[in-house]
Amino acid sequence: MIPADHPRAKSLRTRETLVDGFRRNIVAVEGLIAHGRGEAYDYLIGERTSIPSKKAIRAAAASLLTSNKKAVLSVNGNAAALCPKEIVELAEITGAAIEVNLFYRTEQREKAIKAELEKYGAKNVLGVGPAASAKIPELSSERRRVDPTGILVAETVFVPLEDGDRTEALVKMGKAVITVDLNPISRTAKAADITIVDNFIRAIPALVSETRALKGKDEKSLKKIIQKFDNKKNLSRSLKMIRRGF
Ligand code: PTJ
Repeated sequence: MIPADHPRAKSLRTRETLVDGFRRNIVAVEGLIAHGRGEAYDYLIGERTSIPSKKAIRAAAASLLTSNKKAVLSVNGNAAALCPKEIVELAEITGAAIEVNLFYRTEQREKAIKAELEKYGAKNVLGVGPAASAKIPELSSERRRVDPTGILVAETVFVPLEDGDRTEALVKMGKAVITVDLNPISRTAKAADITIVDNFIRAIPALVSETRALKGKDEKSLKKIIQKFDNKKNLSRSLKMIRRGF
């Protein structure tokens, strides 16, 4: 039981959510370690959404809205455990598909993640079991298996808490890649087109409200937001904030 007045109550509750997700076969045991790494970076950025992150969120929202329904939200165990409701909301607002894609792939986990997303209203969850029948070239991990109607043909792929190999492979395939990664110097952060350096639990609700705010804007102004965004510059701003002590 976490006391409500504990100074780190929110962070402790997030840990509990992941542990619960692990017990329900959603999160891989390695996902708990990955979260600890994320927490360390979260301290360094002051556990808040910085101005560079807000800029990346705006560009990500514009990018998802201009993908002509050819965007896919790739969901792993940590993402599904932390924010299933917001993932489904983001898919509904943008018309993006949802695909389960795991590094530590087991059919049991895929099904548990699909069921969790369906609980919040997801209708057509791609990439589960034999549906992941296509392969991403140049990848040897289990992440190479994708749905031929989803990630394989997508123009834009949202890959939060991702490993560098697949991000690089998706970029090589010509896809626009959006990620959420607390580590601004990870290979994923550097390879993606739009990197939101923020905790997934803050970034996803912010992305949902930004897409709501931008929805209905004309294509030209949305494209302008994307063109003006420079991921390299934005990452170096995030890094500077960490060096200065935010
Ligand atoms: O569910 P699976 O089988 O696909 O496995 C998922 C994990 C996360 C275990 C797998 O993708 C993995 O091992 O990831 P990595 O290589 O440890 O990378 C995760 C990245 O996400 C690291 O750079 C972390 O700093 C970052 N990260 C961890 N928690 C968060 C985060 N970024 C944003 N928000 C978080 N809550």
